[in-house]
Amino acid sequence: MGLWYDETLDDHTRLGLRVKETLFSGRSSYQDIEVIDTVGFGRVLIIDKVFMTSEYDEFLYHEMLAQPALSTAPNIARVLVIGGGDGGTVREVLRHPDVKDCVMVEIDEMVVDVSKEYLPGIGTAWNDPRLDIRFIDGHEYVKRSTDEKYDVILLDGTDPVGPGAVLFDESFYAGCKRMLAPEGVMALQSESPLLMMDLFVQTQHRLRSLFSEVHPYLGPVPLYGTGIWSWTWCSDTGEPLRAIRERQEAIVEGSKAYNEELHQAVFALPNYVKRALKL
Ligand code: SPD
Repeated sequence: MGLWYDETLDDHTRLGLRVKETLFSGRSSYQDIEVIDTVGFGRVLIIDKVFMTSEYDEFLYHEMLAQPALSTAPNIARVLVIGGGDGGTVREVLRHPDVKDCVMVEIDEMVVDVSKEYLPGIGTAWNDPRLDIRFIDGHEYVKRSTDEKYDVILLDGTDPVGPGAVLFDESFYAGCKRMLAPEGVMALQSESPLLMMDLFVQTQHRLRSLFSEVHPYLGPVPLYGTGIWSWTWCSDTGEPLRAIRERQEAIVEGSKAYNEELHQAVFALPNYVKRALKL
């Protein structure tokens, strides 16, 4: 049978991956970090026993977190990424020639170091001169920041446990909104609309109390338990379906998942989600 690594999703469900070898196992000041090489998902980053990203399906997550926002925001010169220490989200941001500065705020330097060494195929933009990495707690960064404004903000946190829990607070979202340009767009990973339905709904309510346009969208990420994942597009102006064609054209060729049709399709919600959100 060989060795398996299981993520426990709840008290009656686990997701198991067959392991070829463990490449890294250590503890930072914040969390346990592991990288395993698996038979089916390639290399997998694990934080505090939770699967974070894999070589096999990371594009489904990172393209969908970044590209809908980057294709709709009127300006994308200044982008802020909070979390995302594996480098997949900033890679997606920096594919856009219109991005002039990308600030990435990550609490845990060891996640970046380990990802650079063991997941070089995910973080392919570490050496881009437009990237400015700041190792600070995202919540603190947002709380303290007074005059920085961003055209796009992307929240790429862990599940709401451990150091990433504060990235689901209403006060944190309010701080992000303060840092967003008036016509800016924020997008965030908003958890599973099946396995974590209560959290998904709570997050939507928190965002709706702050932004006039809050639109969840869904897609598959097989690594994340039940396979169905959500992200949320937020703004005070604009519409998520009104994408800028030239922006999309600039990146579609190099995207494994994202294209113009998918952009439209992911915002269509199944009935159980609409009903949960009273839409
Ligand atoms: N259940 C795991 C959710 C993790 C979401 N963020 C992953 C980070 C990938 N850059």
